[in-house]
Amino acid sequence: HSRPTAARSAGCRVIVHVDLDCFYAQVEMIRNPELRDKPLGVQQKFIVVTCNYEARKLGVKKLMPIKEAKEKCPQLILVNGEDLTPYREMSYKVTELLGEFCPLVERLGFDENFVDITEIVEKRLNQLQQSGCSRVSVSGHVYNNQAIDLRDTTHLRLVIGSQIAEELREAVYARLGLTGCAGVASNKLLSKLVSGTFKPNQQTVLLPESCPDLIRGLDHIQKVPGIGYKTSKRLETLGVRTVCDLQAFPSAVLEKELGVSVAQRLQKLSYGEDESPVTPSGPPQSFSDEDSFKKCSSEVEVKEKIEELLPSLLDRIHKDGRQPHTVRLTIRQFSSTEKWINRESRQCPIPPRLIPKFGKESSNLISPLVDILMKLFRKMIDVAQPFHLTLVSVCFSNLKDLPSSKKGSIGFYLKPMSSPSRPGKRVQEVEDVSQAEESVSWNQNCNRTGTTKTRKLSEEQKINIKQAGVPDLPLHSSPGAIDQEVFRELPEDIQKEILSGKT
Ligand code: TTP
Ligand code: MG
Repeated sequence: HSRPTAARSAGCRVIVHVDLDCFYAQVEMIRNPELRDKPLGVQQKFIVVTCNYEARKLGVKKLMPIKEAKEKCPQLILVNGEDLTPYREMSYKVTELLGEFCPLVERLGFDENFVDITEIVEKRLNQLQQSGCSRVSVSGHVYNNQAIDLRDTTHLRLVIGSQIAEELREAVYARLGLTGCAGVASNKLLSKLVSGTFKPNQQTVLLPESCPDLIRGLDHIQKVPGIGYKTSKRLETLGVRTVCDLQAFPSAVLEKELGVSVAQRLQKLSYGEDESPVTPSGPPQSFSDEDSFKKCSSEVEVKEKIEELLPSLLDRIHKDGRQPHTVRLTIRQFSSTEKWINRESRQCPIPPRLIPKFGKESSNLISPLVDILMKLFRKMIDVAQPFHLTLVSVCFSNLKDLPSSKKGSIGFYLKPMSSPSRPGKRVQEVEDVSQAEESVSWNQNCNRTGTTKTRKLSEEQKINIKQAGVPDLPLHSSPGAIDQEVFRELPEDIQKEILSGKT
């Protein structure tokens, strides 16, 4: 149907990036208002994963070890944040609310969303031009304090965009009690980069003339959203460390090294160009949970870890209402050199006889699922040899609706918060939203301050990570695919069942 209008084509888009302030801490302050105005840290294992701005004023930082945080700020109050349920639920409420303004909302992790507001801007621009009124003023900051020229329609569009961004933030605050920052720019990359310029609870618009300053201000290439760990290491071997290096690097050589499409994408990013559309996220495409630890080195322990992960995962699937058809196991082996990229995974179809049990008889699923997951495990690890794992993750994907089900919609994630906080033992999980795999390249290596979320940690701290080690470019394969190697290893009856169920 409707073809993209001129305004929607990449050049004239207006994109808002919304990033909530100290997200987990804000959720905790809503759950317990007594915590407001007090320095608050959210604890996972021995790390403060985030803290409110009271605590930040007193020197506490995100990802600080508990010990150090307590030294810096003895009055720091800590709440356990290992059960992600309240954060996940609030996170979907925010996405849903933004979706009421505009259908093009893309989640990035739990506390960030891109909103493509081009169409709303166009409408307001038309109204403005028809009414002949030129009294428009910017909301929030202008990057670099650049002067606005309202005769320039690009400026005018972005100024209108800043007003809409303000309205989005106001709505999130009025309806959910959450504050956040926003960046307004002509593409996703720039909106994300500019949104954290003034924090907390502020917003910034980027006019095109200031783009070179913003992008060059990043210095190291790994701070560019979309350039992940692997890619940046690869680029470093070519002598490319800064954004300027990347801009100046001969395209032909880069194309030969990385392939034409990756090379071109990277070089465009280095100039702040990003044509990737805002892709509505919708309901999650997978459910996963993981646990990380210092050492797990026996089959019995691996089995225990998996058994611990399954019940809450099955509960989430039950609440969603759809049935998964693929299960995946991911492990991370300890390595002193390749600390962040040594994740490995295997997946296989879920035997058809088990599928109807999701939801209804979840407890009967644990033992057969553990068997399957242990087989996947043995595909990756030779258990006759010593091994040392630091992470185990289970993911259910390839979700299909029950014929009569109305669930699996994003609205389903917006029920009033229900689940009580359990004293969790888990630390992190990989984001579950659709396009999760694609989002990884954005999410893993960049936040507004441009620091790597977890890679700067000391050896001990590294246990607590967020999506680290997932490859950036290129994106990995589809979750529904059958791993032939694993398939051959499955017991014959399960193989037959899978084959019969596949037609
Ligand atoms: P961030 O947006 O990086 O941090 P934040 O929202 O807490 O603070 P800011 O005001 O600076 O935006 O991450 C969002 C949430 O993700 C954060 O509240 C806690 C969680 N988180 C992790 O679980 N692991 C991590 O490594 C980081 C950085 C955050
Ligand atoms: Mg945030």
